Amino acid sequence: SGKDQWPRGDEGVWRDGMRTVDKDVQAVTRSIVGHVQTSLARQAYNLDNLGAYQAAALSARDDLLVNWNTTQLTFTRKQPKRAYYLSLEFLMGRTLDNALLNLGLKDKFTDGVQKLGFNMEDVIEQERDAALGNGGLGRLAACYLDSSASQELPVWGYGLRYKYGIFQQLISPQGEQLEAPDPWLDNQNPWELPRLDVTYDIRFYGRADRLDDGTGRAVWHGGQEVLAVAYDVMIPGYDTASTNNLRLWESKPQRGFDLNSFNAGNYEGAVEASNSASAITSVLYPNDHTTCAPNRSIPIHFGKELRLKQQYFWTAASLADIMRRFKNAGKNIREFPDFVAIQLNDTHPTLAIPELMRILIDDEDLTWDQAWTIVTNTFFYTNHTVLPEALEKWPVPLIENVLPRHMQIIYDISMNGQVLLASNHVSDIQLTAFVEGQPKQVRMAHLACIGSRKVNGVAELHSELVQTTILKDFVEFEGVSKFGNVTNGITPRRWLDQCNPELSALITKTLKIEKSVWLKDLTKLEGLLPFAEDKAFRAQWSAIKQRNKERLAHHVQTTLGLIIRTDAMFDVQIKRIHEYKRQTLNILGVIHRYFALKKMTPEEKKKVNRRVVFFAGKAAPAYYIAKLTIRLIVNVARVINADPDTKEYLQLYFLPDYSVSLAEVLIPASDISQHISTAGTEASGTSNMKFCLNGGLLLGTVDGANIEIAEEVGENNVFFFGHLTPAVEDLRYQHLYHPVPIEEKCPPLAFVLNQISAGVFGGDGVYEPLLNTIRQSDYYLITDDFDSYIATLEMVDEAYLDKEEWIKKSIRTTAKMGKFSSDRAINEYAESYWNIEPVSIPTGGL
Ligand code: T68
Repeated sequence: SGKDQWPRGDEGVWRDGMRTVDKDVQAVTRSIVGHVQTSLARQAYNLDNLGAYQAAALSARDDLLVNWNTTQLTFTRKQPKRAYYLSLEFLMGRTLDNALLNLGLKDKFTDGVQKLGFNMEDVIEQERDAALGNGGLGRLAACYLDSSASQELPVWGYGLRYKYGIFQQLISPQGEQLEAPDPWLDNQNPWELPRLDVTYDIRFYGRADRLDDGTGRAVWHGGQEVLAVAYDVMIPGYDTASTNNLRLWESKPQRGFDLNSFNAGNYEGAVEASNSASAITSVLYPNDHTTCAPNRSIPIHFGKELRLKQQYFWTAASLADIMRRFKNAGKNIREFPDFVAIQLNDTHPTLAIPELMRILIDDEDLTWDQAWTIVTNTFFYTNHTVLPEALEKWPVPLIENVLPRHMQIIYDISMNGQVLLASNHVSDIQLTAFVEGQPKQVRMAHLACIGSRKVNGVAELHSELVQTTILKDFVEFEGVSKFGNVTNGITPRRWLDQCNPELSALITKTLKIEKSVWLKDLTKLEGLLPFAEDKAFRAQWSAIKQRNKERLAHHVQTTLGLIIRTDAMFDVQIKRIHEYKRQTLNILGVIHRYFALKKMTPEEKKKVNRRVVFFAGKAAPAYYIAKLTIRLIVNVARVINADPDTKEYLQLYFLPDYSVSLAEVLIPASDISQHISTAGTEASGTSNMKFCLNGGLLLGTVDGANIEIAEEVGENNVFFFGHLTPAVEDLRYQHLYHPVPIEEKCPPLAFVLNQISAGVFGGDGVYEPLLNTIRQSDYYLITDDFDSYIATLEMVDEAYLDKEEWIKKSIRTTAKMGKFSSDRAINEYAESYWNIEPVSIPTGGL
């Protein structure tokens, strides 16, 4: 009974004062006006769009708080097993629109805002993206939070509150990427709740002295202590009161500054400690995948002490918080895995494994074996890449210095693994020697694997590759049942209902079921299949695509001043710029097409399929080849778009500063999107799912989740090309030991490369290093896949010319995307990994 938790005083008075979420338009306008007047201290006569946004956001936040409070109180009372999603990145994007849709208040707010003299779309546009992530990994975390809340699962996220998110990308007059800081917190953030009273002291450096009492315990002391402060972000479920929490940590000095130094006149010394504490959460690292420079020998993180400090600061604060909550529930420490599951999003939070060992052994007095049993029943590890240069390794001397106690524990884990091995008569001692190399490094994927209950990849092919390549030895040692697959998913709330409202409305009308039903059971989309045969329906479907193209064109015109033609096929590749994703293949294909057009007679041109090609994406600031790729795209665009011979048939745009919000405009407008990684390199991809859900067709390689998308929608509705994964290794070997000159191997490609070298797109030789990656080792197999890529592009053109057939493919694609809802994915984690169950949340407060 929760009687003892009832409030002080008169319950009726409390109840009378409680806010509720269900409201009419008048309640909305009153609330907004109230916030303008009090929270913002502004008045109607001078309110701009930004002010209207802030007031509307504060009003929506009040509604979120009602549900958030009820949810957290329910969890505290019911004590269900909870899951915690540890991710160094949460790429949330904007919140207002999503919150209103999930709360079911979008229409009322749209009305209310209009009555106050504003336009809802303009108001929504005022919000800055929360861009605390690099790409797919961070956006996946955001989709999983949405699905957890929507499925009423007790899941909290834990991350860092970076003062600056992913850098803003600017393009210089020469076409170079420039980076500017992302001051996302500058206009206040209505979506976070500072919890200045929820803090932990986090230690770095110092000494770890083992006690010689035979317990294996140690005392870690001295060094630097930094304060972790909690900021909570409410995560509303769709069509439910269930509202979860994302807790982000900010680092602060324990004291403002050191008073002794200050009094002694050493002002710099006094603020230094405070600066170094604040530095920990100051900025998101912008290197996705590349812990190594592209020459594959210089690790970008090597000696990057601050990155290690971020990882420890975050895992230690999160574990302390989880432990405090667990203990408040009055359970025995041995029951920890019955109430707590912790998902490690990639290896970034792997230090949580030695940290929990440290807590259990040094603070809780457990034996090594007791502690290890708890640890290996608590953690779950998701791998997101098999690219060797992306696997995290930390130098032993660095860990020894920053985290002396953890280095001892890591050595002990390694040694215990070896003992186990010996007793299992496994001869290969390399296996658990995850401390290796010269200088010695800790392979974090191995540590994460050995310390976890289960390990999974993010698509069928990728999970297979995890088991046969990087963790092969562990499969042999620990058994295959430890390894699994959870194919990624995306939330259909943001990635269909929110970003493509017209299509969402058409689907609801056509399926004749409530929107809230199909948005939560996406397999219901199959009901659209018969309508592919309905001419009138097809006309509506394609009219919506057309309006989405116009919306994109309008957006580009207002933001960049460029005029885009909308009577063309829209061909989109948007993702981080990386050699393995092969934006180079795409731009070389565009150039090839350009020269083909130049050769055509006017008569021939009339039969050509008009194409507008879009690129967007950021390059890691230190990734020279990726930055050259951007420069090439921008300069090719200049030439092509200005050429009177071709510009009617081919246009090319590089849209700067790719973000979640830009994706929300691009994806619904796409006819075809490109997912063309070298086979075996893209773990899953998730934008492929977003495009297909919005009726865009897929042009791709047989890689990652492309394969499963094709399985669902049918091979005849996707455009596949290129070599398959098993061929890749051999082709690379051939490049090295039996190289064939490009002129011989692929003459059309040689021609394109030579045109670039000859300066047709300017640059004065700057592109040579990029071109040489292809002419020389061609690690990502551009020369091997170019011909089939071009042939497939031609098939795409041909298919698009048959408009009615194309629309049928588009409808069939959307109809078969049910599998890729993140609701399905999160339920797989909940059932097969975490063993947690939904908790239904009562509506209406206490
Ligand atoms: C992506 N990984 C995969 N990493 O590339 C993509 N890495 O195939 C997959 O769909 C997605 O994860 C979700 O599973 C990333 O996005 C990073 O962003 C990253 C960031 C820091 C360090 C390493």
